[in-house]
Amino acid sequence: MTVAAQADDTSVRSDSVRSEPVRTRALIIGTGFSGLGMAIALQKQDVDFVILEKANDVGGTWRDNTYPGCACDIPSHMYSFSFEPKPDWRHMWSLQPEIFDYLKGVADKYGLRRYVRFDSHVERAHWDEDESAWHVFTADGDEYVAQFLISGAGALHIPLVPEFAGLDEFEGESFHSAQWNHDVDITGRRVAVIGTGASAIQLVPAIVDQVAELQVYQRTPPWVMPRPNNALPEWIRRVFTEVPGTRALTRLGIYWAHEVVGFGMTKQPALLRVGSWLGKWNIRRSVKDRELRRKLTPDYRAGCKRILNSDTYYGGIANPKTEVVTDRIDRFTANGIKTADGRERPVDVVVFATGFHVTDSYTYVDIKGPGGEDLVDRWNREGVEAHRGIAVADMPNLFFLLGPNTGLGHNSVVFMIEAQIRYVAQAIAAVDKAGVKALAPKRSAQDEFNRQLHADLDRSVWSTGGCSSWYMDSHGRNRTLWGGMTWQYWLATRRLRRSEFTFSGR
Ligand code: N01
Repeated sequence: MTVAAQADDTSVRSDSVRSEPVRTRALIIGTGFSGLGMAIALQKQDVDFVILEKANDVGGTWRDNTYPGCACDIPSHMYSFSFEPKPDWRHMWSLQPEIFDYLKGVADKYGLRRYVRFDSHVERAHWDEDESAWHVFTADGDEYVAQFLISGAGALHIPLVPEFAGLDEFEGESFHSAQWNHDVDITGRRVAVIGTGASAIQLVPAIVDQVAELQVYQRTPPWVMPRPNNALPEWIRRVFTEVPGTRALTRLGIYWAHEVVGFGMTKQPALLRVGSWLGKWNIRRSVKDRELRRKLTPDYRAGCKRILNSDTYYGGIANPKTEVVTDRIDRFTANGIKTADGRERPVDVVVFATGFHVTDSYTYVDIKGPGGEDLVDRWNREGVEAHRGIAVADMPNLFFLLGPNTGLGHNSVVFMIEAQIRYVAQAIAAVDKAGVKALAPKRSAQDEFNRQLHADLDRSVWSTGGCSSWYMDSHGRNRTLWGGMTWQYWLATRRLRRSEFTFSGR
């Protein structure tokens, strides 16, 4: 690899605005699993690249989310790179610090930090037809020019705080779960957690013993499956480390166990009844109060919203310090939260575990393709679609990792990311082999892919399960999840079909 694009000279950034754009062959956005994995693939392929990272360290989701109890809900032997196994994970479902350490370790092992421009928040990009290159601009005015633009930003990184009336009058502390304010001491305070999704069910049991009073504002109850997650004993970790094949077999077992759930979600939603039984049992064993049990029991099919896992959530909810509030939040006041029944509860600290801007996450970067076509306008008009969830018709050399409809409700997204990385690497190789400068999927190929995808999604539990979820856009179309088994996605992206692309720029 040539050194022209390496960020050695600027890995410690200067504050002065650069006058000359930085030129490279590939520009990667983000340093989570996607960005780091892509960088490793490009290194192997000897393609020059620069990585733009909005924060001051690598790690993506696992750097940002530091709330108490933060952990992964997919077992780590599966939620890690296939080419970079870690046999000695301390828990089956790892806690955030260990996953963050893992990603930092991967970045260091492959020497990736020197390619990263930290504190570089990408704001806009446009395609220059004469040059066959993307011009990319960061918030502080730096310009980058690259033949290929690869977003590894994902869709779960822009915190969503709902616009509650009176929020600006509230005099206590408040923050989003993904922006946990560690300077605020919650010990002995009255704390409100808004939301009962994946983040809330982890943080509620983690903080309940510390606070004086915990109000949990629940709009829709989640299905929560039992999950023991004690630290793995030393001998098991030694077996994974020392006995050949045990870790790989475990990974395989985890993969297929999760695929069975995926089969229920995508092909046979009726099978998910088993999930409802398990979820109800999980409530019954921790919650004795009948009225509280009723409040906590979902009325939609398990799997319609993300299935959650915890052995401790309902214990935290049943704690005498906890109150589950199901009345709608009417407004915030200077001292607390007022619900629709007219009752005001005083609060010292509010945690918004209210999720992320997902189906509108694309509106946060301004991308203009050939002829100045605005991708945000196109996706607003036509819905968010990409070819195989990665490349976009008539948008040359533009790739999304974990792009439209490639998230999962049942298995490890790292598996999807690796399939996409291989596909993007093949696309770059195909451009080089053809002796051209760019490629973009044909409209017809993209339309056909999405027609089949949405036919599958229409039969899935996400469409038929009787819930509303952040998987759906404002028109009720699932723009977030893959509609089949993950091995089907692997097959669909295993070989880039040149006939599905238009090549340009000699
Ligand atoms: O967010 P969510 P999250 N008034 O969107 C409620 C990943 N993740 O941060 O269900 C009142 O799931 C909303 O209510 P409702 C994972 O992919 C992974 O918890 O819309 N309540 C819901 O209860 C996950 O799925 C891990 O009715 C309001 C909650 O806020 C994704 O991140 C760990 C409201 C939002 O739940 C998001 O999870 C954590 C309002 N106006 C997160 N607006 C892993 O382990 C929203 N809510 C890998």
